[in-house]
Amino acid sequence: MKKRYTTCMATILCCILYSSLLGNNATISNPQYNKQTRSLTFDIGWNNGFRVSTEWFDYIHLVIKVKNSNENTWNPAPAFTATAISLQTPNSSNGGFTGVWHSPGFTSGTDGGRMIIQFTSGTFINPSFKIMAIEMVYADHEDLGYTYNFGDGITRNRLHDGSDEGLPFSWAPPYPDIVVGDQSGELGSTFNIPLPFAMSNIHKSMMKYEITQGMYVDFLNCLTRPQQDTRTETDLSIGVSEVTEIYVMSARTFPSLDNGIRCASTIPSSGRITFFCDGNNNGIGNETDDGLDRACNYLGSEDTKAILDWLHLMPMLQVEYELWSRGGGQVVPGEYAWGSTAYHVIDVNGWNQEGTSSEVHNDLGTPGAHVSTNFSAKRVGAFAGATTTREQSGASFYGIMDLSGSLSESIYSLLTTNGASLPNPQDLGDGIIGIHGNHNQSSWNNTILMATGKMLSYGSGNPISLLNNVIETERSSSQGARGVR
Ligand SMILES: [Ca+2]
Ligand SMILES: [Ca+2]
Ligand SMILES: [Ca+2]
Repeated sequence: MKKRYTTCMATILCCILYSSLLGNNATISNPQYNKQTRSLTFDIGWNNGFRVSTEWFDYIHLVIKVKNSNENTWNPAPAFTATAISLQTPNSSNGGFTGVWHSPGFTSGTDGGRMIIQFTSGTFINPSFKIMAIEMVYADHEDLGYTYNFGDGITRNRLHDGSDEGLPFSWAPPYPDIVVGDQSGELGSTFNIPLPFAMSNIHKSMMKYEITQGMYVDFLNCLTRPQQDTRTETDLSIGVSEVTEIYVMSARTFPSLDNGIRCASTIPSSGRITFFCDGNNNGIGNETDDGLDRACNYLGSEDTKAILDWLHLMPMLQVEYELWSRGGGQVVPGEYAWGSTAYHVIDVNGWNQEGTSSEVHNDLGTPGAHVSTNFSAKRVGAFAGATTTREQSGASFYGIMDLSGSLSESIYSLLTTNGASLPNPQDLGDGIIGIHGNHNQSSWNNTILMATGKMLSYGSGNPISLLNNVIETERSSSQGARGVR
């Protein structure tokens, strides 16, 4: 009976969660800093908010960086108290970031308000601020009380119940720690998985969308020159002042596979470079059709770790990928993140309003429509329309967009560990990366990142239960990033 109830509930939620006119439009505007009161105020808003309950809603992960006029580096903002008009926040933050939530009466649609950040520590000298808003989904998997299944019974390398390879491993309240073994109720897998794994290790927040090109530009523009050189493919080391491969993520002279992140052809020979998006390749940066809301491809796994460290997030684990995809839904053998095996290869020429925040495809509304991973990088959440269902919009059970399709997801795979420890789920990024541009979280190097969630244009894809073994260490045109915390 319980299962019927949860499935029914998910169906009812479809119209609330999975429809949206635009997929990605958190905005920050009218920022003001008052030197006397040391307070930073600004408007914040987003269009596709939803709040199902206190256990399940979307929110804004707000990251604040500061640079004093006598410094060359952008650093996490010092400790502050946060208040908001028409929204909710935690009262205090140790610095760097805070969450912004809907008010309790909110259900869905556009939301926003004015934020007041009151700094309580640190010293400022003519400070500059960068404020970044990242849309996240919060789900308290334990309190929601669903039964979570791992493995779909048919996909190769899947997880399964210890007693039977054809049976999903079922994790039900009170969610005992997962133990690997060959008995019923234990987690069975062909591979040596370093578990037990506790519910407390599953993160409760995940980015609703993949990292966009606009976000990656913001990141690059806050780095020092050596860090910028590390996090791009083109040689931008100190001493370089003439650049031919201006599209810096692919080291090309043109926006390869729609990655429009570039610099000018003449840059300072030392010091910080200012990057911009020029997806339409006309030499003018950050126009409305320059692709700032497109998923950021050409991210290698070290780029992913670095930006997620800097954003106070971390990469997800394999089990989190499957859990956030299927959620409390029934197991569908061979399913993708939208809960079915529906698969639709779109016409590459069917895009409209290309590069804009309204980039949309003629096949919008077709079940299983998606951006094939080997095509290019398009707007995140591009298949969520005003009336689309979960299956049409490419949303996961919890409303995470493009977990299948668009760019591949970088995850900590269980396969590669072979007994090595997984990263510590509490070892979240602290907003600071190393002087050479690499992440510096102590537990993150134990295992490498792998790509999952691929959907190929020739009609095959990675079901969510596939334990992938595709290691991508180089920057690849199909690889993107998404964080959890
Ligand atoms: Ca342009
Ligand atoms: Ca994806
Ligand atoms: Ca760090």
